[in-house]
Amino acid sequence: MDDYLEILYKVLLEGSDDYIYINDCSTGLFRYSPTLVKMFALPGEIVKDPLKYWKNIVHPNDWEKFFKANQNIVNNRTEKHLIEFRAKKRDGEYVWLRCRGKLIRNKDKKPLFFAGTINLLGKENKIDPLTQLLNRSEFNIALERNIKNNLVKNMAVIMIDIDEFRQINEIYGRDKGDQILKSLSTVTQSILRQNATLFRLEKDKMGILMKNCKKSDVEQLYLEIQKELLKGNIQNHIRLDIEISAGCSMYPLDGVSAEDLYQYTEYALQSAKEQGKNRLVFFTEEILNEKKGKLDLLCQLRDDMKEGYNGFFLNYQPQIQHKTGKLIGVEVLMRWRNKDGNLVSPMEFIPILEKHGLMYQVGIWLLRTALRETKEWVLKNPDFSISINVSVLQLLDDKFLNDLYMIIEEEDFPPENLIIEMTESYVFKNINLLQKIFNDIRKRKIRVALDDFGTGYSSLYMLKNSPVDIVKIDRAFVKDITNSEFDLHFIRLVVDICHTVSIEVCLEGIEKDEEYEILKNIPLDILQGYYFEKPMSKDKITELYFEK
Ligand code: G
Ligand code: G
Ligand code: MN
Repeated sequence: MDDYLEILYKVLLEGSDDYIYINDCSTGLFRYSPTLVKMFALPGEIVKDPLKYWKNIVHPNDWEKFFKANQNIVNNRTEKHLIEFRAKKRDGEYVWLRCRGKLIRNKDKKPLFFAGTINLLGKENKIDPLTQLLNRSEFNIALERNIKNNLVKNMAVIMIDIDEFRQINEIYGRDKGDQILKSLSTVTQSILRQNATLFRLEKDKMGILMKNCKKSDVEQLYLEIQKELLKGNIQNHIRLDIEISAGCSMYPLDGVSAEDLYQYTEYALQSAKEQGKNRLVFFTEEILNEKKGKLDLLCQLRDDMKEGYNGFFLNYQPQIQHKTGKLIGVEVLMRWRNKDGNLVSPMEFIPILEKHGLMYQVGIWLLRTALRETKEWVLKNPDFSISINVSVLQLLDDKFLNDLYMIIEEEDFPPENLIIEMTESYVFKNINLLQKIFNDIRKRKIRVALDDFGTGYSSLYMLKNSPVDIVKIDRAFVKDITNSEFDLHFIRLVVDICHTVSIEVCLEGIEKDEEYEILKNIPLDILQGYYFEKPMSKDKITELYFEK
């Protein structure tokens, strides 16, 4: 090497944390930084035919791509070079390296050197410590880089996510969860071909960028991962099938910006989860439109909340005492009109409020409004009860009990006339915690009802200690009552069991004469359904029941 180059080289070595390498194209000799030589136990700073040493250093899964890239340098087949790979240090530990380089030519365009830098990615927090995969910020960088790269004609942006991973953690412990993540990454890594890179994005979500491929390649990849999972390769002695959902968007077909592609792939993944998990879903216009609709709904809900809850209002559905046929209370049902004046079903807007942390606030508004609107009824009729639905997210909020008691006090509402309804589907998982909360509520003379009973996971055994005052059997059991012996027996059984521990039973969703005919001989306590009354406005209830 010429003297001035030697000086330049020394300056570069001192001035940078990166390792430097130079390949002299005329001799084929490689020169490496002394620190790099030390770290990876290379035979010396100047190495002839270095690939045979690197073969023992580079991670087996990264070898093919490393080898090909280096062949291209040696054969002067490439002007520029950028690869990421894992390499084993002298102490046996693997680290991630990024190697960049460029071909330098003389005036006559003849190759002189191929020179560049190698840097340790781990130093800059680019590696996920658990799986040793590149992390999310590296995913984004690679995504942008591929978009700018003319050699990348198209690319699949893929995300995979383990189904029910939380449950796996809960049942088998976090260590097992970690182990499964590691295995999933190893299995996937071994399936990926040279045109694809695997990343860990967050939690149990992994990302894959697959260059120059077709949708069918993505399908094939997904099936192969699934097949490996089924083989029990990563089951790790878990008696549970590990299933994955995946979403994919295609560059440039679906989008050309990194941001859009990331989003679209997430939407596709969400759609896979919503469609029942354990599947691969490709991004489509419809998915985007549905998502836009939900986001628009969210904005409208937010605006409305800021502007005084004008679109929100309450309906009341009468509840009938079976013994006497008299009105004994109402269930409060939340309603919302969008800015065009159209009613939106609570099944649609409540999950959006819950997902974005707005349900608590709306629940507080609802509680106060309901108590204000119904107070005159309970004062006129002290046996009258107001049932309010509370979502589990409200109930589990630390502030809830204080707020509930405070509002009751501020509104001067008699607590004996209030019932809190909690849907059964959440109760099973948190029974111990919820039992505590229920007991606290009941000490204040407020009653608790278990809503939608029969649709969740609770066992009848759970009722043994009467954790609630009322069980509301889900309306699904009435639907088939005219031809299902099972449903009829189920209702009878629940009534029998509840009555032995002094729990009252309400049956919802009675719509038709023939249903009522079948049910009227069962000693249910409370009946509710369109057969008696549909949900209606406050004024209508007052007019029908309180103005005589
Ligand atoms: O009206 P309907 O289709 O109206 O209600 C559907 C579901 O929405 C009900 O089963 C109920 O669980 C839920 N819902 C209605 N009002 C409220 C409310 O005030 N709070 C909560 N948490 N859920 C409600
Ligand atoms: O799950 P929850 O009990 O909170 O919800 C009650 C829901 O059931 C309300 O949306 C109410 O409008 C609806 N509902 C009440 N009675 C009937 C009925 O007879 N048939 C049907 N299909 N729905 C009913
Ligand atoms: Mn209810």
